[in-house]
Amino acid sequence: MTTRSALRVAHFSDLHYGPRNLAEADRCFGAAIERAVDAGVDVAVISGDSTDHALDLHSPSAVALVSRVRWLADHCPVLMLQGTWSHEPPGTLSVFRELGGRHAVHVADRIGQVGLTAAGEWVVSPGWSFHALPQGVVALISCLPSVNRGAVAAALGAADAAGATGEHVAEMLRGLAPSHAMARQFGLPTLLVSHGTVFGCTTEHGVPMAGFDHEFTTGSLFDAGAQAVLLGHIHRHQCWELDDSGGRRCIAYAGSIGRFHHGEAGDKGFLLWQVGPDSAACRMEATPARRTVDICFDGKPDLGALRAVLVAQPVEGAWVRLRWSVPEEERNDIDRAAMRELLAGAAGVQFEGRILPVVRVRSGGIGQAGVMRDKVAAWAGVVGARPEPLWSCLDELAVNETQLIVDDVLAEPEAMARGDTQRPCIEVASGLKEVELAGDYLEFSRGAHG
Ligand SMILES: [Mn+2]
Repeated sequence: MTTRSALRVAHFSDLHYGPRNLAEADRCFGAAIERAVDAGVDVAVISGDSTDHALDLHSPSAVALVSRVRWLADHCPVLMLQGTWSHEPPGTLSVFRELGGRHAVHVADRIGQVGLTAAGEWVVSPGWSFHALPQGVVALISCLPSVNRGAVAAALGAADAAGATGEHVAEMLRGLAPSHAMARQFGLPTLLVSHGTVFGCTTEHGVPMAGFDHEFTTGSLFDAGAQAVLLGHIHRHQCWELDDSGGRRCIAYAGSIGRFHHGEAGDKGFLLWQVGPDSAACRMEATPARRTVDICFDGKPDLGALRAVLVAQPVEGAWVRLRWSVPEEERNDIDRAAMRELLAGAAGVQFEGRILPVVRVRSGGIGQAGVMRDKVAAWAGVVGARPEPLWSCLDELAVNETQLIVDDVLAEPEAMARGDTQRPCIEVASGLKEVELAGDYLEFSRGAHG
């Protein structure tokens, strides 16, 4: 490792290696490592979710991930943090301790601190933190793996676990502050690496995370007193900065290395950090993540409209999601083959058709009723409605055209506004024209008149 005033760190996160993501994860992680090696970084951090779920050792995903991390370790020391336990079951990362390579891989699967030596080796704290700074280290890194909610629930009781997690994490982070202050006094860069949700962050789908069971707030993270906070878990890059007596400090999510789902906004990539004893800055380096395109139809997909969309927004090489929603009776009218033909240039096509269900309400005895009036009475009896207003509506339907009834309703907006009980009944009754009677069932399409 070369001596510099600031530590240069490549920060990768949320690789999610697994059969479903392998091509995307490996293309993007490969490009990112190449870029990091070119930039000559001093150390590499992977802040959790290296795998998408438990992987068998013989799976192509496991082999690809191991060989990428080995490539990285041949260039610089590597720190791998334990991510979400469902993505990385306990023990998943242990194999990387045995990886070899020119530099060591430190696997952080418990709370602890590591010092990085000038020779690029890891010195690991015996407990959750160092009592005194070890000799010869050039950087101090605190590691807080993904909080195991199951363990918190076992210790505190399930009822208190959700809300108490943030408080315990905040207390633990404050406990790290003295060691970070001490390291800064010796002129060392200080880093905190963790995996979890910051209150108020935004997900890759644009959803603000504002629940009360999140692990972090920006305040609790800054209180740890580290210059740089390298986070994983949220798949969208974002950062928070603070200038105070400790200089410039920064918290950042690297975001996922690739685009693993439809509808994810923003660039994908990794972060190049420069961390000094009183400065921290990061820069996003984009990876060749796949391009996704969403096309939505409110109703049956119209091929003419689809052609126009594709002229306005070509989808060559992109991953397309085409969505529609149709009533049940039109479910077989969708020409998927024709749409596939129009989308032939796309790298992948995903159809998502939503069927608006026909709701069937059993109305016992309705099948035996002879005339409409009795059927309505049977139905009203089942749903607890008064049949009389409906009968008068039926009478009106029998003698008047629908349009006349509608005109009549529209002519009395004030009566509608007053909530005149008669009028909604007319709407219900005219709806009955669309009702099919099948045995004891009344069938109607929700939203058919919407
Ligand atoms: Mn993740």
